[in-house]
Amino acid sequence: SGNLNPDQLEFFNSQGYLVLDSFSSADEIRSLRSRMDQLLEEFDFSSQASIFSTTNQQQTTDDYFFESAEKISFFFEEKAFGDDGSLKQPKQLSINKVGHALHELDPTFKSFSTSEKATGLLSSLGYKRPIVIQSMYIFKQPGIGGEVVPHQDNSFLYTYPPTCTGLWLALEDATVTNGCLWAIPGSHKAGLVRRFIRDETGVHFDKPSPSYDQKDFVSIEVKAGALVVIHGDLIHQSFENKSSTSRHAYSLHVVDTDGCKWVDDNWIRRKVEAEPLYAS
Ligand code: AKG
Repeated sequence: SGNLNPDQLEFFNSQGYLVLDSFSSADEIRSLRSRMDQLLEEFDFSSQASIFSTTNQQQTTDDYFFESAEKISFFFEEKAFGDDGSLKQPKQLSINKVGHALHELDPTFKSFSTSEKATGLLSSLGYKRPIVIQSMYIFKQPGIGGEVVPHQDNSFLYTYPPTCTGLWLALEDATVTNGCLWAIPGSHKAGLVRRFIRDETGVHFDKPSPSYDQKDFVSIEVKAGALVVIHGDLIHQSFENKSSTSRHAYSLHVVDTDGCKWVDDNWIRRKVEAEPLYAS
């Protein structure tokens, strides 16, 4: 069952990712982007907020981050601030991402996240009782959009056995110039390398990152509206955006809740259990 054809499933199973062009219409993209414009407009930038960095993840993870699992929270780019601590550019161009419960709390993002085209995809991938465990609106701002270092999503959102899949929707064209995704094709077959663990002292990885050869990565350049499906064990990354155009994306991470267990030492510890997208 589900909406992927055998060729698409074969590509996903062998490569660890899949691009679905024109997954979202221009209208849908416009509504997601304008809703985010509105959320930024309403956000009180004098209130608490954190920086998000994958190169300094341990130092920048705090209560604001932990609590964002069930909220709509705003994270700054590491390079948004000058030496005097003030923003170097307009606040709207200083945010790295908004997360991690847009899919639950905001009707526009919820509507996309629970759409039949999304659930049909998960059904194709064999999900029995999937939940969206986190959502992120990622800006990859012009000039300062931070890099996302090579990682596997199962490291951060671990079930036993692992079941995470990323659904990454391009809200703008993503190119090698503005910081598109890169991945090592087939790397998901080697399994999970390490975990990101939360304990009393904060968060840490249980092992250092292997070093990866940049020659092994392929760029995943896509048009706005394309969806990139990412296997939870696929090694992927994105570089800094040094160009003058942004690269917005809306990213969902899904795990199963049937036939596996959400482990207690994940960074996300929900107070309220997530609603399944469907149960079969
Ligand atoms: C993810 O959503 O898992 C990513 O790695 C996103 C990286 C990016 O958008 O640059």
